[in-house]
Amino acid sequence: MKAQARTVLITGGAGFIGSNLIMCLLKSTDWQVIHLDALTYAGNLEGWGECFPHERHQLIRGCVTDAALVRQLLQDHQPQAIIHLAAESHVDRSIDGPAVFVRTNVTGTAHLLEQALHYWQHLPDDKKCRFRFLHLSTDEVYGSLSPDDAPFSENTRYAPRSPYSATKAAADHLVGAWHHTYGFPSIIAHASNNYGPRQFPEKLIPLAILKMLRGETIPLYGDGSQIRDWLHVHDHCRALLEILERGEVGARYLIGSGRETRNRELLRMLCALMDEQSPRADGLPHETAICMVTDRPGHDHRYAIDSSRLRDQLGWQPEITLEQGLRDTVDWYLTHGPWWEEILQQRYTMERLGRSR
Ligand code: NAD
Ligand code: TDX
Repeated sequence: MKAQARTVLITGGAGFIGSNLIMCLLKSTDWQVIHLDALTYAGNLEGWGECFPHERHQLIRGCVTDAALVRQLLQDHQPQAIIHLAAESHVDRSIDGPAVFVRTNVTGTAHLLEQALHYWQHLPDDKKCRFRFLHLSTDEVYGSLSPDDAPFSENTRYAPRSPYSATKAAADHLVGAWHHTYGFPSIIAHASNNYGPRQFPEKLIPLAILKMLRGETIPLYGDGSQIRDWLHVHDHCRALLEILERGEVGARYLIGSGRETRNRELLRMLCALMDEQSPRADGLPHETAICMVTDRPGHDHRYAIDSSRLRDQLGWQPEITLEQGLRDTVDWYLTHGPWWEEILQQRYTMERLGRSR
């Protein structure tokens, strides 16, 4: 079903998930995208193909904490929806420097909500009832599961354990409070670990691929027994569009593939794909480069997601298996490896990627 034309304000659209989402929106709908992004190290304006520049995609460089700018954008563009993705998103960085996480994830969300509420309250009734604020949270706000625990569901109590997840939880509580207190039409989406094209190579999968391409060791934290539920970004974007179109106001939706995988198993799968597609010059398997390093402090052991609400209410299903998704992701990074190296050199050195403690 083709979505009706509308204007949507997207924050953080130059990052990994945001750029995939905007490309998906521009290709599958006729919506206008107003895109607010501070263009931090994680924001990237290259390699968008026909999607940037694009006549229906307008980028405004600015920070979500800038209330005057947000007010002006809302007034000028009169969006029918806001999708809030802007965040500091990397757990290791939050351990090394939490302050910016509080600023962007908590204060930024509070400023955005304040402006969005004012804007929404002054809309005419017909537009007011159609307006939506879709907030991207994470599965990490629910803490860490033991091996026998049931997967996280919408009813799981919050128990964030890293500075990153604590700031995301705080943001979620603000969104929930806006809905409860003012009737603000928000929806919260909690996705599991995403992977796919355009992910900044500080996260496990792209980091490991680039390390292999460089002939460097691949850091595996602790004993590698931690478990994640890997979700292809394409399946996440499909879920977000369904939730925006048909999701229940005030609800939260958990989005996961259901495919739980230990980190050491995931790295083995990646190494095997790289052996096929980009074998090492010395003929050794890439797996020999996996190196156990000191664990992440407070490392969450297991995340697992029960997506039944999304599946039952909105009929969503993941389309991409982990095997196929990893293969496509390896292909993408093999094509774009030199491109990333250039970006990394411009703003960041590879030595700072991957903890080697
Ligand atoms: P990312 O780090 O790749 O991108 C973040 C984007 O936000 C960048 O474009 C950056 O420039 C922008 N940004 C950062 N601070 C900003 C500010 N103060 N004002 C405006 N823009 C700012 O993040 P991602 O992986 O694409 O994640 C997007 C959202 O999804 C985040 O809210 C994250 O918490 C959530 N999430 C991510 C995952 C995942 O696996 N990556 C899983 C679940 C939820
Ligand atoms: O070098 C590494 N070695 C390693 O063993 C890195 C970078 C990670 N790891 C481990 C830590 C985790 O158990 O791999 C797992 C995945 O790590 P990340 O890619 O850093 O993701 P994670 O910490 O699980 O968080 C991600 O998923 C939820 C995203 O970064 C968050 O933004 C999202 O909310």
